[in-house]
Amino acid sequence: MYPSMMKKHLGGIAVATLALLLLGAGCGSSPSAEQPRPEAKAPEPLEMTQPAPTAETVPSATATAVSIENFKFSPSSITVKKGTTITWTQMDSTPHTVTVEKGDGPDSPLLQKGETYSYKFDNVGTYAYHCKPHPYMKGTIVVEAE
Ligand SMILES: [Cu+2]
Repeated sequence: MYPSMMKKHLGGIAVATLALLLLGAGCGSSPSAEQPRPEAKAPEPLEMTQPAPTAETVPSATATAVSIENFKFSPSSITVKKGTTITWTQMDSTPHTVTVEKGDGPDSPLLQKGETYSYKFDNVGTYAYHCKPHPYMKGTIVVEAE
């Protein structure tokens, strides 16, 4: 054997070993590999708030509102089905009434501001009404068969 060949061979091994060491060192010192992933530990997003359950809606055929405001019934005339309850809400600082013109029908006491009066219309017909203190305030409820 020639010493020169042996020397060359050993040199090759040394280079390969050095390369492996460098590679290993490179991997071990990589800072990014050690970093925790905050996004993986993030708490679950809060559940979307559920939409509020829709309140039981009263069918418009059985409940209707009339407001009393600025010396007027509003709406001044409405047509409803038999069995409908109408509620008047008095908004004026001046008291008003809901008084049927004649026969059976709504006949409220003096309603102060914020008070309400309800009347259920069980009979078909046209109910003209007014306000006692202010007879020019007029309204009409037309009750139809179901
Ligand atoms: Cu009035």
